[in-house]
Amino acid sequence: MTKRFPDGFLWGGATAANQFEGAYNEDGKGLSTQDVAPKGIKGPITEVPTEDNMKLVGIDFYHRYKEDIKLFAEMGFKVFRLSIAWSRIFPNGDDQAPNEAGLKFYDNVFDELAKYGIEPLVTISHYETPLNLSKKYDGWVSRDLIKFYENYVRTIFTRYKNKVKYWLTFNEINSVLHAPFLSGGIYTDKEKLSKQDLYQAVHHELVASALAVKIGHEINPDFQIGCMVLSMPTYPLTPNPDDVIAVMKAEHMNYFFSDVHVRGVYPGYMKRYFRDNHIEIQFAEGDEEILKHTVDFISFSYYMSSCETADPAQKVAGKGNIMGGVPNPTLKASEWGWQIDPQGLRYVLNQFWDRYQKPLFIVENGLGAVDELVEDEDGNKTVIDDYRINYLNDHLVQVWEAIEDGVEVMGYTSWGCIDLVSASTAELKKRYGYIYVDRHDDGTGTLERYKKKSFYWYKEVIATNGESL
Ligand code: BGP
Repeated sequence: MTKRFPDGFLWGGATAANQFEGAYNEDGKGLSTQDVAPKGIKGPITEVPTEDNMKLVGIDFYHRYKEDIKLFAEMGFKVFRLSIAWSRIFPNGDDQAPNEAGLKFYDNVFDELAKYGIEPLVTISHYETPLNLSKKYDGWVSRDLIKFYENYVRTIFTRYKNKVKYWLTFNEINSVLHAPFLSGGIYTDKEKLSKQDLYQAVHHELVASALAVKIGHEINPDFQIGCMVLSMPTYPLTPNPDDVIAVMKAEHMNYFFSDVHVRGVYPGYMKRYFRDNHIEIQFAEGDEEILKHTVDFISFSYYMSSCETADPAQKVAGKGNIMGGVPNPTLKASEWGWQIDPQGLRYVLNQFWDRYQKPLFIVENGLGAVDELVEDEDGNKTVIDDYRINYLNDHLVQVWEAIEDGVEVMGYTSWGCIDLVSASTAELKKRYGYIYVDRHDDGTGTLERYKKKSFYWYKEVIATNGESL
């Protein structure tokens, strides 16, 4: 059967400021939490930025955006996902006035995208918080963050109201439960952080997200504003009903975030969880009203699925997937242990659609792998990345299956369309791109860009609107 995607399907790629811009202290940018996290999610943080932090230079998109956008245009991108570095706009987060040079940089990027007819899809907060807000307020644990975020979103919504239509409020908002510092700017050590403070921080982010929807629609009613969640479908390890209930509970922890964003109220299962765990969420006056400003669409990342079980003996600590869970014995994993499950993407699309009947946007998916730069027969440097092509092709076929199932899918932006620094490990050797960047974890490399085999594969997919899959 011909694989036809809907007309106007938004094909493209995704990035995040701290993983590719570099220029960490240029043109008035303040420090962000990422600038002191040289080892990624699990590693220790440093007092000041250190040279081993690959993110300080990234892949130098800050100075090379024109060249990179030209390459995206050559692939035929309809949309490009990027994030704004909050600390470029408000260097300390609590400043009165924004930094004009930071605002100007994104003007330039959006203008360059417009030249090629590429729609920007902007993540307002992607795994970075101005360091000052983290240290002084303990990040989102403090209610004050809502007003600083509000100030920031008002500034960027107003400035870019005619340049950007698609917005995401927080990257993988549910990841704060696992990575409180990088996801939520929470400076308190994860081991010492109470559940009370953690879920209060979640509440503040949820209110801030809804507030962004409200303000955005006031500033430009045509804005399309979505939430962004990390999706990881969970399967029962066995047919034992205890395992099924364990899955239900694990999924609730993720659905909590999209349920509030789409339905505008806290779900009953979460109220029960709070009661059972003696957590009392402080709602300020007006919070309930603000939460009713629900999103226009739901976006999510998808890399892997996982299993769950009620049997403690089956829980293999440290194995399987990044968010915990139990490895699925039927699936293979990537070199970083992320289990590869293309059908899980069809499943999760159907799950979201059945639950919400709201448009869905896959804003991250891809394979992190070690690439080898070689010469083709014409002497051009390239990467023969059939493993990546196979991974992406298999997943996109499942997106098409979901569309056939009746799911409304707005678009697909594969993660790290140009090689960039990994979020979890802070390495450059874990590559996702269609474009190879000559930069290595020891800091060497020319920063030259080279087209991989997958570059031409994706170009064809976009040109045929999926028929070549
Ligand atoms: C998501 C993040 C991204 C990203 C991606 C791949 O969780 O939103 O920022 O990097 O995962 O993960 P990694 O870079 O660790 O391979």
